[in-house]
Amino acid sequence: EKKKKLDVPSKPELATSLSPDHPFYNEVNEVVSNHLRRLLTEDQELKDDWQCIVDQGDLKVFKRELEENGVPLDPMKAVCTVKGMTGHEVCHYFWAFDTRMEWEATLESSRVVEWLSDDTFISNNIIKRVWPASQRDACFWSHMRHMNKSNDEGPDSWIVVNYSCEHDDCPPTKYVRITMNVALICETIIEPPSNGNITRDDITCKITYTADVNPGGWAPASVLRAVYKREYPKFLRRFTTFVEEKTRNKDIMF
Ligand code: 16C
Repeated sequence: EKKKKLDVPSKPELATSLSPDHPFYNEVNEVVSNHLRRLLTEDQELKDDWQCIVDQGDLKVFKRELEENGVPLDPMKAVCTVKGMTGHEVCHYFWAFDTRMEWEATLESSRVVEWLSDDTFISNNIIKRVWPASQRDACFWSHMRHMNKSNDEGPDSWIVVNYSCEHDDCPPTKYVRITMNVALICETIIEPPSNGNITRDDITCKITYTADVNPGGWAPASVLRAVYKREYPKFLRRFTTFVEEKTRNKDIMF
């Protein structure tokens, strides 16, 4: 049966506000495209070589064990389903710098290094120290984008990518510099209400989070793996609870 056409307020298609002349323009587009391509092969990947390390029903965390010269590089992937918020809202708060420290429990501090455009900025995150390893930091661009729909019936999707870069105002002098390629992809599913008036009860957001992190030098694999197993689900619970609290009594941001 064909679904009733929903009365979702229309919003302009958002392309990136980063100028094509910007030195980061090609890299940002390429990294975003790679994530979308990866997402399309996701089910296959999850079946093949991803190991489920946390299964809480609505929240699952997977990893692939990978080491290079003794440095653990385990790619992580998490899928999480939350009710009452849109993908645009979830991506907005994952990207927004001004509220990052309200949900980030693994950071000592964070600062903006440079704004590249309305949807892209570079920041420096100093990560809390994990005994017995040296303290780490990261320098990365954060970019948020609305995804073009492949068809009218498909879910509305948004993506945020945090990708390591170098910057003259952020030299890796004080801490061990980690590098990463992190993506948060959200799809909004709307259960059509009979009266056509969409409320938060009708909305579900499917989150796919992937993190490829290189700890940037020696780190004891067993400690790191234990920290990841504990911290990734904790981050997703804490972050989605934060978004729920932020959006609860606000108009829905489609
Ligand atoms: O994606 C997340 N946050 C973003 C915005 O800040 C951003 C950050 C990503 C970095 C995530 C990886 C950090 C790995 C650090 C490796 C440290 C090596 C130490 C050696 C240990 C033996 O994209 C959410 C990120 C959720 C992070 C979960 C795992 C982080 C472990 C960090 C360790 C700090 C633990 C502090 C315990 C209170």
